[in-house]
Amino acid sequence: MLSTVFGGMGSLCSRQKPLCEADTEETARAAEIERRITQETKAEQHIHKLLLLGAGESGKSTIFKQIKLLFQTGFSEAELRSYTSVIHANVFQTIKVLYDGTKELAQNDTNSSKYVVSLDNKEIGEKLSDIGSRWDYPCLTREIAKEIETLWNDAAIQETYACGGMLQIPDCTQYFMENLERFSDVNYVPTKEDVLYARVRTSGVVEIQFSPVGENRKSGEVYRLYDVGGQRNERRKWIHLFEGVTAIIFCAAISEYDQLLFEDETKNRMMETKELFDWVLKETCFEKTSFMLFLNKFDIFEKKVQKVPLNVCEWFKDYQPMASGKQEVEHAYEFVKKKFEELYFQSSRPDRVDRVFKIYRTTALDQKLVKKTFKLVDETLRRRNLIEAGLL
Ligand SMILES: Nc1nc2c(ncn2[C@@H]2O[C@H](COP(=O)(O)OP(=O)(O)OP(=O)(O)O)[C@@H](O)[C@H]2O)c(=O)[nH]1
Ligand SMILES: [Mg+2]
Repeated sequence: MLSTVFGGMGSLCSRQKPLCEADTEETARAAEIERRITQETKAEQHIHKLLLLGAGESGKSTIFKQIKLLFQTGFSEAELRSYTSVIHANVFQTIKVLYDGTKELAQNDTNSSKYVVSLDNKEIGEKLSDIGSRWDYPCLTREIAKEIETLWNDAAIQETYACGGMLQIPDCTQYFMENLERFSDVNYVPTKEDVLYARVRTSGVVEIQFSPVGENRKSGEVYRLYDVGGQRNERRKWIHLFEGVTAIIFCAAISEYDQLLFEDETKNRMMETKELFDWVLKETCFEKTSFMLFLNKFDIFEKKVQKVPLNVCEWFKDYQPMASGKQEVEHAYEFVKKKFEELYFQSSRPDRVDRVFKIYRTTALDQKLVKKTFKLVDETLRRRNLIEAGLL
């Protein structure tokens, strides 16, 4: 009887089995989904969102590349190779800017004769200027590289390079011109350093996730870093990233105080940076966001301030040079730093002044310095975390 009962139940169960199993399976699946969502939400909460902001050419992507090299897998051989065409294009663009620049300066400058390229090099200049205007650049052969080198050594080109503030001369010019032979080798593979110097304007948004102490160490903070395009037409895309930002790494190229914007040649780059920083500081989304200000391109700044007075820039017009050499560099740097500090406090509403605000002196090309700087950023953010959790 029992067996009948059990048998019956069994048969009952077995008849109903598909239904029961479906139910349990569904419940299990739902629970699993729920568990995963909770897990992912927890993990997401643990990921700190960092935004790299700043005007065009301030060094955001260079910092981004350094982070990739320092805390991630770095560049694969394929990635390195993909930079060959970028570097060759940079070389062609640079020599064009310089050659066209000589003509512009020869027309407008009172001391125009020093900007006139020698007769022998004029033909090369015209040819290279023509190549530089094309969309598709030819291969950088040894022969062309030699011509570029010849033109680069022309006294007029050197004069133009030396007074480049008015022209759009890339910061990597010297490095590119000194490495032409290597770049034009048929077996050329870009090095990490070449990649850091290469200039590609960012369009859109790129992101990487990393932990400064290594992904497999549990206690390490996890960061998701976003790199955006800094030129004016790119900035409308920024807004989509403004929710839930732990910290902004704002890059300001302090060497650009005598330069004009690429996208608007009536505007001084430092003035643009000032307005941009002010706008970001006032954004309502960033009430609790930490600000890490990178005063970047210090390597160029320290050379420039000894030749071009800081007060050529309207924002720095009250600057008084004090000394010479290294002392003057420090004096100028402290002055610029103070201007940014003042701006921060002016542009932050009283209820926001307790946001974390730190200023770092950086040269994005210097890997050791970027590593050290990021460690400090990480420490600051971790400390802030503990304070907010009431643990400190
Ligand atoms: N000498 C020097 N060059 C730098 C430094 N930081 C960046 N550069 C160079 O400046 C150029 C522009 O840097 P990017 O990192 O592309 O600038 P960006 O802010 O990403 O520019 P957008 O993508 O247009 O917003 C590159 O050729 C870099 O190698 C620096 O600290 N010193
Ligand atoms: Mg970029």
